[in-house]
Parts: sequence; structure tokens; C-alpha cells
Amino acid sequence: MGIIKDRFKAKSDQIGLDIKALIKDHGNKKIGEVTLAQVYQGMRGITGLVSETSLLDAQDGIRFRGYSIPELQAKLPKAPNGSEPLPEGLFYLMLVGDLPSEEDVNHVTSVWQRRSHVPNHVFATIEALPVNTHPMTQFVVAIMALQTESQFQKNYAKGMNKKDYWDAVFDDSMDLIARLPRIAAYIYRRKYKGGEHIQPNGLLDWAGNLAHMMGYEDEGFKELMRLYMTIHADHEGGNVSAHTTHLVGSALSDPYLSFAAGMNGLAGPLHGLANQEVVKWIYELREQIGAEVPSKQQIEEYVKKTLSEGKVVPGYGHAVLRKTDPRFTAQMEFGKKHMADDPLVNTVWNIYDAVPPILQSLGKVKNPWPNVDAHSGALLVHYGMVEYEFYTVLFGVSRALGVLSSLCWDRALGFPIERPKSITTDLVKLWLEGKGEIWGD
Ligand code: NMX
Ligand code: MLT
Repeated sequence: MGIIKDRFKAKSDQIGLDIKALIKDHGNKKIGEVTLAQVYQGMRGITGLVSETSLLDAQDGIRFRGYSIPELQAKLPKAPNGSEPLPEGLFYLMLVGDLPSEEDVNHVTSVWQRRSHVPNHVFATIEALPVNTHPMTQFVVAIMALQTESQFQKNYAKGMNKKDYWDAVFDDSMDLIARLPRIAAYIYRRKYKGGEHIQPNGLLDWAGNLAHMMGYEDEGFKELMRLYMTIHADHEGGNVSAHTTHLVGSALSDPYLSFAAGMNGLAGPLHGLANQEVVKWIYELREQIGAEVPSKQQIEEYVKKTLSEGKVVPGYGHAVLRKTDPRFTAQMEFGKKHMADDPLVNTVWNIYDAVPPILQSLGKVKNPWPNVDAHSGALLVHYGMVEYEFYTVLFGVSRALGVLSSLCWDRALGFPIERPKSITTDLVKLWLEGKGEIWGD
């Protein structure tokens, strides 16, 4: 076994024993009550999942294994001369549960480099799609094509013992993460750069190599990719992409199938696609007023128009957060450091001034503050990546780190198939009349 796999195995064996003891000693403890409204309204606030890799606090935002984003920026190893964390380090932290040394991070980088080969049939499958196919569709199709490589699927067909599931999921996850930058860059170059592909550079880190293969050699862009891939990686277990990957994985669908399912969820405009929607929305505003930097009043009018047309303001609101997303703040800090005068970035900051009071005034929006997607596109545009339909693919490459490390934990801990109880409105009515029960076993 490799060093990381050994460490993961030792850690997950220990946590597995802890969980057995917890269930034995406290399994009957009640952790909450569920109201009918919660069942009808997106299960908001129902604690129903275990996800070891990160935890979201409504006020403070995300913590990865207890560390906030500024703490990660200080503590995780960096690229030579870089100041942003290497996502390899965050992956190690989420998977193993401990902060990595520089040597650990270099080890992850070299393992992923070794495993990064993408078979030709995956490129051929992408090429079979019309070039104008949305990049997220191309991304999911490519992941599905890559499923031919799943060790889990092959071993399961041969009758793998359930004790070994985690091992095959671990290897598939490492392979898949290693291959995603090549696939993402291929889709980008195919769709936007006339199919002129760029070969990987084996000397670069995972995110730096992604930037290189997309055709961005600016050190600032490479740093942005390292930050971007770190902050988008995980947002505890209940968000659509994480929950879907976990749910599909619980049927023992292999990591390729599970991750592709999660990516179909990320492609929704209320989830990861919001990053493209934000930039599209700002471009439409600019076009409407015929100016590059709209005034506060023009932004306010545009927000009201958006709402009056029955649309959401993209990049604002959250199902759990009740304050400005620290991922937004981290990107704002990056913007101040690298591009304080950029007109689009300044517009994002002006929108941050204008939107919250308007959303608050509606009286129904639970969180009027910006989320991660309100900022990410403007930073990419600054470096020339104007093709906003591609942005969610970058989110997806990063999200693989969180959801696949979680999937390794799911199998190592032997979590069962996920199957909550559902009810019908007829049954609810009967129950209210005292004629039926709505709870399962
Ligand atoms: N603009 C307009 N209305 C909003 C917004 C917004 N940004 N956010 C919430 N609302 C509305 C929401 O549509 C609902 O209206 P109605 O009762 O008429 O159906 C009402 O406010 C209550 O919703 P909440 O409970 O505040 O939000 P919920 O938890 O249901 O949804 C989001 C969370 C994130 C889906 C929602 O805030 C939203 O649609 N935001 C815009 C899209 C977006 O930025 N998504 C990205 C999220 C981050 N990510 O990467 O996944
Ligand atoms: C995420 O990063 O997954 C989003 O902020 C959505 C969520 O947490 O619900």
C-alpha cells in the first residue's frame, strides 16, 4: 500500500471503532425533531448525514477538518514562490484528517502525476458531441466514458469481499482526481481554442498544470487556480453535489458513476452553475446600460427588474449560511491584492453593496449575502477566461477533492445504502385525522 493509503486505513479503522461504540452506547439518543414543513421544504435543517471532511457553520462558514479558509491559507504548503495553498494539501487533510507536511503534499502531487493518463477513447467520446454542447455536459460524458477504468467495478464483478470496497474506491478516486485536469482542459481547448490542445507539464502541481493545459501561463492565474481549487472543494455533506455523490455511491455505484451523478447536480443554476449565471447577468446589465461600470443606482434598478421578472439574483443567498460566504471574502482579498482596479471585479464589489438591502426588504430571503459564486467569475475574466459557460467545470474539478475523499470514508466506514422514508400528502391528511402513521421503522 502507498503511504497515504496506509495512513487513511489506520485512521478510518480507528474512527470505525469509535462509531461502533457511539452507536452502541448512544444510538437511541434523539438529535432533533422533524416538522412537516421541513419535509415539504427541501429537508432544510434536518441533520441526516455524516460527512467527515468538512463542517459548515451558518455564521462562520466552512471549516475543513476544523480549519477555516484563512487558517488553511496560512498552514497548508504552497508552490515554490507561491502564497496560496496547494489543493493537494487540502485533499490530504480531508482524507487523512491531519495537516500535511510539504513532503506529503509533494507525494500527492507526484501520485496524481503518475495516475493522470486519460485513455484515447475518452477524448473520442468528447469529440462525438457537437462542439457547442455545454461544457458541463461534455465533462459528465467524459467522466462516464472514463468509467471503463474503474477498479471497483471490475473487482466487484469478480466477487470482491465487502472488506475491500474502500481499497478499490480509494484507487478509483485517486485515478479520477488525477485525470480531471486533463479532461477539463481538453474540453476548454476544444470548445474555445479551436482544438489546439496543450500537453501536460509533469513538473507542475495539480492546479498549476490545469492552468497550463488550459493555456494560462500567468503566475497570477496559477495562484488563482490553487486558491480556487482549494476553496470550492467541499461544503459539508448536504449540498447537492456532495449529497448526490454520497447517495449514488451508497448503492455501490463506483466512484466514476457516483461523481458523474454529483456533477449533474452541480450543473444546476441554483448550485454550481450560478457562477456562470453571475457573469452572464453582469454582462447583460452592462449591455443594457451601455457602460462598463454600472452605478449603484443602475445596479439597484437592475436587481429589482430581475426580481420582478420572477428570477433569482445569482450568487446571493444560501440554504445554510446566514452571513457573507468566507469563500467570497477569500476571493475579494485575492482581487484586492492582484487586481484592485479591475472594472468587473469592482462591479462585483458594488453589487455586494447594493444587493443585500434589497433582498432583505423582500422579507422572505433567509440569507441576503453573497455566496462563493458571486465572485469567482470576475477573477477568471481578469486573466482572460471570459468563456463563462466553462466556469462550473472548474468548480467540478475542485469539488472532486471533497466528494471523493468523502466517498473513501463512506466505504471505509461501511455506510449502508441510503434510503429515507417518503410520504404522500394523502397520508399526511389521514394522519392529521388520526387515521394513519407517517413514520417509518
Ligand atoms: N434572489 C431572489 N430570491 C431569492 C434568492 C436570491 N438570490 N435567494 C433566495 N430567494 C428566495 C427563494 O427563491 C425563496 O422564494 P420563494 O419562497 O418565492 O420560493 C425564498 O427567497 C426563500 O428562500 P431561502 O430559504 O432563503 O433559500 P433556499 O435555501 O430555498 O435556497 C439558494 C438557497 C442558494 C438556492 C437561493 O438562495 C438561490 O436561489 N440563490 C441564487 C442562486 C445561487 O446563487 N446559487 C448558488 C449557491 C451556492 N452554490 O454554489 O451552490
Ligand atoms: C456548495 O458549495 O456546495 C454550495 O455553497 C451549496 C451548499 O452548500 O448548499
